Order: sequence, then structure tokens, then C-alpha cells
Amino acid sequence: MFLQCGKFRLSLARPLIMGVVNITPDSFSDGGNFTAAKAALAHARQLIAEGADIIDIGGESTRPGSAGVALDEERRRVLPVLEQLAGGPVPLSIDTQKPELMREAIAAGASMINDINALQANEALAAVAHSDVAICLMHMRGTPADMQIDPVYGDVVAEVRAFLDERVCAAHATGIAPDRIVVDPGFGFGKTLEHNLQLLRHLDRFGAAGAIVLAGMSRKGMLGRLTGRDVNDRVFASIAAAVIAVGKGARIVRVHDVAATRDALAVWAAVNPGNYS
Ligand code: HH2
Repeated sequence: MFLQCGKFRLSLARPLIMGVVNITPDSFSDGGNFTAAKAALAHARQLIAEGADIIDIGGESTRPGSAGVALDEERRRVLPVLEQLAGGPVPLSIDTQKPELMREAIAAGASMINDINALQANEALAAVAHSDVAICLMHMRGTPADMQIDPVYGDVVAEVRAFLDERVCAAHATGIAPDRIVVDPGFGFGKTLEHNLQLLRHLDRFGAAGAIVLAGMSRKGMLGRLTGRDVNDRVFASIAAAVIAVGKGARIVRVHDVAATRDALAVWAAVNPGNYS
């Protein structure tokens, strides 16, 4: 199994690590640390050295309650870093909901578009369709501003699956091949702790029909709720979550702590060589 990711063709024979670089003053976990492009670049290079397979660059915080950022500002944050890193050893993913920025990022060398809005904005599918970039379609209930206000589901796993199936069909209909598509249940995006746990418990159902599944739980509030730890003290819980997700079929984990995740997944992969081809 492979993921077509721009000019990269990534083997999924072992779980892949997507390292997070947020260039935002207000990200819930590392906000403010990498505001300057220089610092973001250094951080990205460090994550690559630690073994990140993909770098995910974001210029808009999506933490619960956040308001969003204007196109100009997001562009100003993201593009200089992307341009500096393009042509490097790993594919670059841009975490954006804005079709204009998707187009500009692809032109500047991005290999993947990671959209928490699952390419539902007008023109978003068109922005990526005639390229060779990978796309990540994520489920979110509501918007970051209101998503954690009493989210309700009948059957969270079935509803999130139905949504992602529909978005995958929409992507296919615009000519995007299955080996470019990643799906993500969107941990923490309009979900209670119990919803998140249900999704993790049944994560294997998202990959059952051959979809490439990504899971992002790194440092999130659900881990804070389970451990009582502050956001910068959730590395161990994040590792546990990543290993559980991979055990349930996630092919890509989106994490802040690349070195620690890499070691944990090396152990997992050694024990499960045949389970994951
Ligand atoms: N989570 C965040 C942002 N983007 N993309 C995908 N595909 N899956 C996720 O789970 C996901 C995501 C939120 O985490 P982070 O980037 O650390 O924080 P912030 O949005 O505050 O920048």
C-alpha cells in the first residue's frame, strides 16, 4: 500500500509519522513558540532529523474556541516556511481550510493538503483535483469556535464514517485517485471524551474498506482529561494513543513529539511485521 503525495510515493508498510509545525500565536499546544519563520524552520528541520515522514505546517489555530485567521495573515505565516523547506527530503503538508492557500501552497511545493473541513469549502476540491498532492479529509462537527459546545451523536462511529465515506466519494468524483486520499475521524473536533474513546476503540472500522487512516491525538484535551496533565506534559499519553491507533490500523499519526513516537512505533513495528503491509 502506498500514499501518492506529490512527487513522493510513500510506502505504508510501516506506520508513518506526521510531525506538526504550527506557525500560530495561539495554538493550544505549542502556540507562540514558532511564530517567527526562522524558529518554525528550525523546528521543522529538527522534526525531520528525528524521523518525521511528513511535515504538517499550519498557520491557523483550530483549538476549541479559536476564531480563525484571515487569508493574508495565514499566507504570510505559512508560505515563507513552505518555500524554504520545499525540495527537502520529506513531503510537506499544509493544514488549511482555504482553497486560495491550497492552490498557492501546491504551486510553492506542498505535497499534501490537510483540511479539517474535508474540502467542503467552495472550490476546495477543485483546488487540489488537478495536481498529484495527497489530501487528508477530516471529520469535524461544527467549527472550532463552537465545536465543543455539547456535541451530540446517536452513533458517533457510524456518523463519522458516513461523513468520511461521502467526502471520499466527492473526491473520487473530481478525479482524485484513492491512493491520494487519507481519512481522519478528527479527534477532539466536536467530540466529548467518550466520543473520542469510541472512535479510538473502533478505529479499525475506518480502514476496513482499504482507506488510509490518519489519527491525531497528540497532546489533546482528551489526554489531559484522562491523565490530569497540562498540555506540555502529555507526551507519554500521546505515545500510548499513537501506539493504540496504529494497532487499530492507523497508517499515519500526526504528532508533536516525533522522536518519542518514532521509538515507540519502532517497537510496535518489530512485533507486528506481518500485520501491516
Ligand atoms: N488536529 C489539529 C490540527 N489539525 N489535522 C488533522 N488531519 N487531524 C487532527 O487531529 C488535527 C489536524 C489540532 O492540533 P494542533 O495543530 O496541535 O493545534 P492547533 O489547531 O491549535 O494549531
